[in-house]
Amino acid sequence: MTDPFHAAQVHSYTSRGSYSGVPARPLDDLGDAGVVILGAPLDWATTYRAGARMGPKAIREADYLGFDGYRPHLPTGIDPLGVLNVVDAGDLVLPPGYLEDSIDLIGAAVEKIARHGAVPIVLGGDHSITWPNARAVAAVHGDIALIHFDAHADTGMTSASGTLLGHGTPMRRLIESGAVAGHRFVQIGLRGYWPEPETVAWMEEQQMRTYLMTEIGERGLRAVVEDAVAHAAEGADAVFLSVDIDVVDPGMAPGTGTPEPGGLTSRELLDTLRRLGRELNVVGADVVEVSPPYDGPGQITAFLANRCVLEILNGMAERKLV
Ligand SMILES: [Mn+2]
Repeated sequence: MTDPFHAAQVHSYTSRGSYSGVPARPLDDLGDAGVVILGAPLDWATTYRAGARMGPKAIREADYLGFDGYRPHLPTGIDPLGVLNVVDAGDLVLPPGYLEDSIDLIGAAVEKIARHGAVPIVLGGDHSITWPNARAVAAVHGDIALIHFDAHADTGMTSASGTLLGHGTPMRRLIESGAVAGHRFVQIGLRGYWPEPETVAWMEEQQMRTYLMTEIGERGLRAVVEDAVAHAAEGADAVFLSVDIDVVDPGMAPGTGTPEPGGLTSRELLDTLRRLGRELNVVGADVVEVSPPYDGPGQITAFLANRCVLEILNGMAERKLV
């Protein structure tokens, strides 16, 4: 049996222990896992500050509870790790600098998990990994909706240097390839000064549903999420959640590559993720752009990302038990 944490013997920035102490299982022996945590330690698609290759390790280690695979949720008493049979397949061995090879390795691993009948939850890594993640999940589940939390649309035609792959282009690749239809996209939390109007016009042509922070400020997050759930559930019976940690205000999540002031609070994001897990059929997710070298005191961004995963799992467990 392959050691699922063998990546740590290759690259020192990868994880050495499983998420919350859940059982470690290699990708070729997933057993009856219902959810598989997988690390994609990659930051060679960033355009500004790197560091997200250290994200999976920091997310797993940002946890003060027992390494026992048991996390009963205070509001419900439900232990999502047990209810969903969550296991951890460790981090992929991704060759630093080789973006196309890395993207292929991630896509193959995620597709393997989805074909096994489990839900992949990928710890990033920069946002370039959502292109192979969601593509692989769509290859197995067909017509999926994608709910995307981010300060940025990530719909660039190319990166600033002209390449198709990057952390600002994954949503464009998903739509252009036909993996996820434009009208199946719901984006929440966008703000700031990117992308430029031509790209925004392209997004409208694709019928992407986009909720800016300005709209969230005016209507309230609850009303916006209500719309998002209705839109995602309409037609598609499976949903992928992509959580860029920079959707949260950099005051609460400073450890990220491209911080944009004026985002959601930690509380808002956690409550929303749990709700989506409960109300929609989540078949895949990723939590990306955690860059530990830029994290604040006390590793606050890594602790938040750790809980983002748990809240998604909590919602999924509540849904399963209904
Ligand atoms: Mn992003």
